[in-house]
Amino acid sequence: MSLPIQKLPSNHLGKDYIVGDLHGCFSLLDRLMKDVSFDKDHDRLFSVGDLIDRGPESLRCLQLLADPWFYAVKGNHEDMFLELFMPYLLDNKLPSSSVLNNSSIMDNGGEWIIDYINQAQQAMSVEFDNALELVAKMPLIYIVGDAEHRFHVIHAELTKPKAYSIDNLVYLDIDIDQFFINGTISYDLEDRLYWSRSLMKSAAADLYYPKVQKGLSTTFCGHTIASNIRQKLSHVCLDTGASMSVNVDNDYGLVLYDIKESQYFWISFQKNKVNRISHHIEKTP
Ligand SMILES: [Mn+2]
Repeated sequence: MSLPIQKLPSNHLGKDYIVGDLHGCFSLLDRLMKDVSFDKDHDRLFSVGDLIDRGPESLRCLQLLADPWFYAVKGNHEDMFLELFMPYLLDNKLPSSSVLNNSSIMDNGGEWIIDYINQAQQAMSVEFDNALELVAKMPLIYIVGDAEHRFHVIHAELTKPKAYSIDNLVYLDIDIDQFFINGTISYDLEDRLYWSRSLMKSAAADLYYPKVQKGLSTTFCGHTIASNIRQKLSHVCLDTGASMSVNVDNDYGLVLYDIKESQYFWISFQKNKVNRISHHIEKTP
């Protein structure tokens, strides 16, 4: 099992990009990467997790995990996926059809999995097996760079279990450094890294949460859908609902954020054109 928190140095040779929740929308990412002329030798692409389910190309998104320039944290969808396939990963035990049908992932856009089951051989396809092993190694938090260049990548939120005031709502860099030294994070925090919506869920919260939390570096996240990027307590949420634009023309799409240039690129299935939008992230002075 790999470490839940991983540290990477700043990228001095190329650019760092962050992509929102992919949910199987590989072709949208592919378009955005071509549009920014992504340099696979020098640039890095970070993902806030939820690579799979709902959209048309879930396995293709998981195959990105094999690319040396791609860094993704586990989302709640990868967690549900691993929960279903852990007995298979450990003991080659395929989930029974009743286990499969009653699994939480099947209620959440996981039907694509069925295409990779080889009933005759009681196994999954080789490409599925390869992807599954990569998912099992995904971390929960990336810490990238130092000092003023530092940023984090997580799936949902760094909210604390019992937070009574705004001053004490989220974990800070010093807490995350301690988790890194310990090499573990609590089950409680893991759960909130997958599921928390305390900061991002309500529009009313905009009134109460400042954009920056002193002591917490910019923390890119996803999980809660809105048609635009939001920043609260140093969390920058990039989930703009890519998979919701598959069949319906709406305001949802996929965001690719370019840290160095403070801008993002956006595309949806229906509005088949890449938009480039300036977007400054506020930091602690
Ligand atoms: Mn999610």
